[in-house]
Amino acid sequence: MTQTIAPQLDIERIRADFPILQQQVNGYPLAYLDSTASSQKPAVVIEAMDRYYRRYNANVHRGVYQLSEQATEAMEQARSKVARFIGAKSAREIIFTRNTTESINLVANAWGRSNLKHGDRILVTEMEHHSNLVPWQIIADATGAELDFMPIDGSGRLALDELPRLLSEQTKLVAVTQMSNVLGTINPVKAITVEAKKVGALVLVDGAQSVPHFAVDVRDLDIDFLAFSGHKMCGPTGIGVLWGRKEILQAMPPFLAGGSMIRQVGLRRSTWNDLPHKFEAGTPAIAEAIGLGCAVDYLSAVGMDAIHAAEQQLTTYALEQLAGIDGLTLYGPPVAERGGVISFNLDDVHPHDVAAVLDRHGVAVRAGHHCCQPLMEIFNAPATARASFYLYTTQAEIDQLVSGLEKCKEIFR
Ligand code: 7TS
Repeated sequence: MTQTIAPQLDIERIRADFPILQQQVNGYPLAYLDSTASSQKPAVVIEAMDRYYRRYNANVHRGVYQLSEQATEAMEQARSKVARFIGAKSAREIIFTRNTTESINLVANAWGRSNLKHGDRILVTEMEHHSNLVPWQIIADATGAELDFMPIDGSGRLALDELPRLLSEQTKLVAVTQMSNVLGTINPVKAITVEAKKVGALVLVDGAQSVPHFAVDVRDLDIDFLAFSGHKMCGPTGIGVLWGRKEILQAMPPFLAGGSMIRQVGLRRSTWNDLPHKFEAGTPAIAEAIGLGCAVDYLSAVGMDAIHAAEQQLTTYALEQLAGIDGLTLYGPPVAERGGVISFNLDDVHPHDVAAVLDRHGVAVRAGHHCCQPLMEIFNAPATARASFYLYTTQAEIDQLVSGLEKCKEIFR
């Protein structure tokens, strides 16, 4: 039975949109609790991509023939949809990349190499995914800039009172995740941005976990860059987004070079195309962009506020149920400050064993360091198991998780 505690969402109807959810795993209904790693895709997204390949597959921005014009129009419509979805001023500010990781690497290389110098500082947090940490380490090494770290407290909240001490005239960029993929913590990006602007620093937000789960408006947040991935928001893999303020993107040199990103090429020198093409070298992920546009339509029709509210209710329920399991350690802040991601450990059972037993009960969770090794070190846990929720998650799936964990305790007692 797929009952829900979230009256905002017609969960039966939503689940019917996701073909993959209608299956059994190891004799149990699939309880897919790993949307933080990658979300499932509604049929409309799969069909939109299928339609492109069957009916109007052609390269974009070059052919004057009908198929190419159709493909170009579909891809540019997708760009406009994404722009509206995050409140961007213009679709030209939407750069299609492969994923969040590539979006952040684009900024680190194109903006970082031309704006950072010896003595400059980049402020990140201790809870960043490796993709919002390692690119800054590399760019700091290359430019002589240095990294500072916003610490977190025992329940996984950023220590905001440390901000004034950490920010100075030397701080050129603050790079922060809007929601932790391990702790679920939702960070107060707006308040951080207010402080960053006082010292003239730019703000890059890792929206990999926020954009899929609640309404994010780049103008309301007053940030400078936003990075996110299509595959975590009901879209396909292979497509991600970098949003940046137009003036900043215009002043940045290109990242990748080759076809499409040029205006004029000579044997020794070239000039660059307008935004967004300056940052989209080579043939783009056309079907994937179209799929992402369709995913944005899908999420908008359901409603981002309703999705967020439903996830909060599920998380409240899950935290209550999990708290009743003896020997279970839960990580992260109270529900009011978090999204639908719950990391845990069960006694001294290795999280990979926990995940393997859960899999036998049809429950898919991730175990490991979740690409956040510095964060795991702070919590003194080399790994955790992690359950995460999305718009198609039901209360019954959380019950299935809880009974799987009880089984796990029996096995490892
Ligand atoms: N930033 C955050 C906060 C993330 O959660 C992830 C992926 C990324 C960046 C990178 O996204 P990508 O699409 O470029 O790979 N997080 C996870 C995860 O928690 N489990 O698998 C991927």
